[in-house]
Amino acid sequence: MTHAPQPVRLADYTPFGYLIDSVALSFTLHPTATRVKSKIAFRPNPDQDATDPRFFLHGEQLTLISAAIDGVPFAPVVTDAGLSCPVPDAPFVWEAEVEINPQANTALEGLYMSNGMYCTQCEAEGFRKITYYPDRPDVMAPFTVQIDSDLPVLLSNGNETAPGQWTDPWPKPAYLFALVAGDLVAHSDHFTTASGAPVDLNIWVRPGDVDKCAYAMDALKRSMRWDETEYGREYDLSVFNIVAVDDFNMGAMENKGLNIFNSSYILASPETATDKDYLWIESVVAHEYFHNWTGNRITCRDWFQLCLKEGLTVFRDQQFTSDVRSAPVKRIEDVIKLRARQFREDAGPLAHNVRPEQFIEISNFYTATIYEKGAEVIGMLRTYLGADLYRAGCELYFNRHDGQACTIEDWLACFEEIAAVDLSQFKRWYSQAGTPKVSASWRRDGDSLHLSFSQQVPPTPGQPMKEPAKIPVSLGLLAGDGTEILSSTLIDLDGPSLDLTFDLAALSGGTAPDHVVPSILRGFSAPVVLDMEMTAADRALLLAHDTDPFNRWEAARSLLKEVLVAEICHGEAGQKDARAMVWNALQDFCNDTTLDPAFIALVLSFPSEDDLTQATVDAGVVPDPTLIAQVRDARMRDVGAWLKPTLEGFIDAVDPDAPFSPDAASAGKRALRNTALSLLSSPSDLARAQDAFASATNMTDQLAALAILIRCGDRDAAAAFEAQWQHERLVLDKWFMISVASAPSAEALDTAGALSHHALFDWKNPNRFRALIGGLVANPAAFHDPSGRGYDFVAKWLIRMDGANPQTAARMSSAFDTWRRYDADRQALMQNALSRMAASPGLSRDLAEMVSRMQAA
Ligand code: B3K
Ligand code: ZN
Repeated sequence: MTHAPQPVRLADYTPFGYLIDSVALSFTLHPTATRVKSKIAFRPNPDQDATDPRFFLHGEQLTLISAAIDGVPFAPVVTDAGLSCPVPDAPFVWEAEVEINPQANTALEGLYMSNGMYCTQCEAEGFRKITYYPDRPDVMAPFTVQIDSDLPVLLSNGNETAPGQWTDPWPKPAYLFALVAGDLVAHSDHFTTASGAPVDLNIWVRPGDVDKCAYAMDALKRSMRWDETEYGREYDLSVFNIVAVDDFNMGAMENKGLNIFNSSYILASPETATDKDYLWIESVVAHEYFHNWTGNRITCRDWFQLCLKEGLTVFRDQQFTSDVRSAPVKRIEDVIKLRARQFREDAGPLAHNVRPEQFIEISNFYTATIYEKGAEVIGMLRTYLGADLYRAGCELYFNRHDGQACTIEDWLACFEEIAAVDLSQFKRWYSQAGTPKVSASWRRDGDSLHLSFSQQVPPTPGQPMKEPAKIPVSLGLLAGDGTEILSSTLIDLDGPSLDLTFDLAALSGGTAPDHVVPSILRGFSAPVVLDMEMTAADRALLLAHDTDPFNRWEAARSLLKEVLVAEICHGEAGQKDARAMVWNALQDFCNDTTLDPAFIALVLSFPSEDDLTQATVDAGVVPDPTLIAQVRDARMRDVGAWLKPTLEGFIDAVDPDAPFSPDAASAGKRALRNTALSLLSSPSDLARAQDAFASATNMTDQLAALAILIRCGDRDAAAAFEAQWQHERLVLDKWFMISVASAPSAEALDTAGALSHHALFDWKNPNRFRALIGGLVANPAAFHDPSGRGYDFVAKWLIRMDGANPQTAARMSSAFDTWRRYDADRQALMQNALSRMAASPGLSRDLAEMVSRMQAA
């Protein structure tokens, strides 16, 4: 008999009834019959009153060979979730031996095999598939590990005390446990901490990949130094190991002293990795390293507090990238991602709090809301307090809570104390889902400018009513000639509305300017939707003159969106002048030769089809994905024609013979060149892109040209690329993805079908699966094809993947979360796909929870 899984609730939290003094694990590795012996020293939690006194150990998919308490063997009763048994009311030693089958583990959670190597993934609840244990983050203990295997490289957490024997002195929760065994080689280096401690650094990979680790290693050393200077955090073991594996459910994992990475976030060479790959490698290496303090030394009390480590660590990796690359470019890229993923999530059936209050499967909550909105919340806290108090509050947090499992309350209390502030209203950011909408308007009255703000937090599933959020709004004022008369000023919008008056004469030192334009939400100072009517001429003024680079970009983005959405909603007629005005504003902007090429590339990049879809819905029109793609394509070509000499200049500015360097400045020039190439190309004008494809000397340029050629219907390039790169798995993933994501919609569905029969479509590999199935989802006109073929294809593959790897299937199922945006026919087709998933026999808890949340009205 099966029971519907019950949700776990934050309100039901109780500490575990026992503490653990030490854990000793010994592994005898075998592909189908690995033996795991555990010896765990428990003692009753002195805080017994508040705790759950039952002795329950989690355990799933384990074969129990033997169990003993204080050396006395016994046979506990086990269920498919774990075991419970009577224990002494005094310290005792638990011993058990279990057998597990790593080869059969296609879910890639617990101990599994990837290309003949053993590796683990325990967060959030995978350790229970390795042995019986209180698998919850608030149970922290020091571990020793012994690994027996013929394989040459045997790794676990901490420091190596003898071959295959590891001791981790730092108490940690089980989710940070890791083990790797394989035929691996290392790219090695050294680091000396600020206080002089030597650290061996190793990146372990398969033998053919060792020449692709240098960039990741450099990023690691820079991250270690940055955390010392910016947060005062030093590394705390004598070795730091990273392992790259090909089969991995997500990007990487911060296991103590033994980070395990998806190989796509480690391996890079100019020929095989794009500039985006380099950027990602740098930031993911930094992110996992930064977890050593924010996550590992101080962890989460329970999984509801996930944003305590994830939001904070994302914020820290964003700061790092800002510091080592361009801060404005980083901010713009982060906001593009936030809007695409988190705003979309917050606006649909999957909306949830930054700190959720219940879940069925925690794996479904590693979301853009926890990560990206969680990071925005930290950023707002820093904005309110200022850099110095923020740093002092972090210092207090690290000192006070080192070695503990904490809550959001513990974190906020440090800042309330340091800054003597009350953060109770700010805390609503953690407990109210939905993206707040800020409406702004202004009115001129003689020498005064009246600015009015109001806010509204929309209802979300389970939260019909909201309280006003505390919203930091950064604001400046520009005169009609482009002079800034008010530099960035922070406004605290903490009630339903706020009215401000500015004395323009005083601000301009005498005479009030005839015309004034406000620049609102500079730097995207809060994760809100800003609703503000502004003339195209005023937006063009901001694009030309704002001192805030984010709002310059935002002005261009709004101008593009407005003309495109007007055409999507009302047809082409009457839009010609509006378009000419926008194209001219872009041309004027490009004439400024002092600008960073990466920034120009962002200004010239068009809003995505998904963005335009949401904007169409916001304008009250039912979106037609095919039309949206057509309008976007046509207007990109218009801009190409209008700005032709300028764009050709951007292409010529890149010296084709210059040696490749992955630094931000060089990458920015390539980004601008390839943006220009994309705007200039069309099915009838492909010579430039064909030439760029044939002469490319690095993957950034080759892939950019390929995307253009596929979009314009030239399949020869795709075939040539496949022949060239069939033996490089990470490059082939790009080919699978782009072949479908960039193809014209009519072709994309056939291509996806054909590629699903390709000999190299190894669907159980999450990277390959995400490339092809995710590639179709990334092509809205194809995914939403009126025939429903796109939905069928994706649903069929999600159901198949769910049988092997529920986490990967569940994560990708969010492709269906926007069904409410569309017309009745598409809604019915999407719901039908969801129902088919819901009815599929043996559906996992992961996918079942996602589907039922998306189905709920
Ligand atoms: N903490 C891991 C994510 C684990 C996901 C488990 N389903 C990677 C990271 O955020 O750094
Ligand atoms: Zn993380």
